[in-house]
Amino acid sequence: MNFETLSYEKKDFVGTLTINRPKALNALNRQLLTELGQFLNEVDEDKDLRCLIITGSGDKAFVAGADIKEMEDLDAAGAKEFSKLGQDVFRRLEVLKVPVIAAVNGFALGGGLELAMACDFILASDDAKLGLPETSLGLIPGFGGTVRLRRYVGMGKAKEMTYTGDHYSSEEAYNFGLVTKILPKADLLAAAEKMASKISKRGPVAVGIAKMAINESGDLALDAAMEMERSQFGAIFKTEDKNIGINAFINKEKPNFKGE
Ligand code: DAK
Repeated sequence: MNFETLSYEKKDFVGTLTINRPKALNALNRQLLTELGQFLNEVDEDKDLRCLIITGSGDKAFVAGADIKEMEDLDAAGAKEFSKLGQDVFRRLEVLKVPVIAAVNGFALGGGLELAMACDFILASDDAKLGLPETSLGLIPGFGGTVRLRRYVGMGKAKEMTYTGDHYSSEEAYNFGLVTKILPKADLLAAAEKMASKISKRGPVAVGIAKMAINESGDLALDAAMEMERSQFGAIFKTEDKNIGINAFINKEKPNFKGE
């Protein structure tokens, strides 16, 4: 994998993707979004990947938004097309087979917060700032922010955040449920890796199905969601991992899952 705007490392089933445009605070331009889409297609085929971490390069920002300078000359059709590019890539991320942890190491604004919200959950450094400041630029969020923020924080907070365009501290974001953990900045990546490593030792098929079930249950009526869970619960009894997990418990051993 060779990308100009991304760097990637993998160790023991855990991949770490770094968004790499530090001079522009990792702002999302067209090239970066295109490369991110290509990266996700490739990585989703990797059978030895069990958890992915996404973070930003440099010590200031996760991602400071969509690239404002690149948006300057867009007309309405171009803006819609740019919005679709970002929406499609973030949707691809959301449905990636393995869990994705956003390690937010500074500013996560606009498209940066939209990227983090397409991950499974957000760990943030103690100095992080999160928000959707698009209305300050006379814009609205265009990469899924009006859709996903409400699911994270509820209707009222989503509207408050979007209309004011304010930046929120990681502590505030933790208090209203956008961030699941706050870490001292120096410890953020190690904490994300530790959590990813723990996840990678769980049944990979089970984790992937749980991700899909939790994601999809939000769009289904209660009975349909229960039925979907039931059939996935049944399907998992066809896997080798289920035998490995249950036998390990009975024999008082640690399971060594195969992901099958
Ligand atoms: N885009 C492009 N460049 C950016 C950038 C961005 N979002 N954010 C920062 N940079 C660049 C700065 O221009 C500066 O570059 P030089 O001037 O050195 O060439 C460099 O990064 C360092 O930034 P600062 O000098 O400003 O650093 P500070 O520490 O002083 O300030 C800051 C940090 C994060 C508070 C500030 O940079 C800032 O306010 N940045 C913009 C944050 C923001 O408003 N983000 C939301 C962007 S809007 C849509 C699709 C998508 C979207 C909307 C519509 N459609 C297609 C309809 C999404 C929109 C957004 O995400």
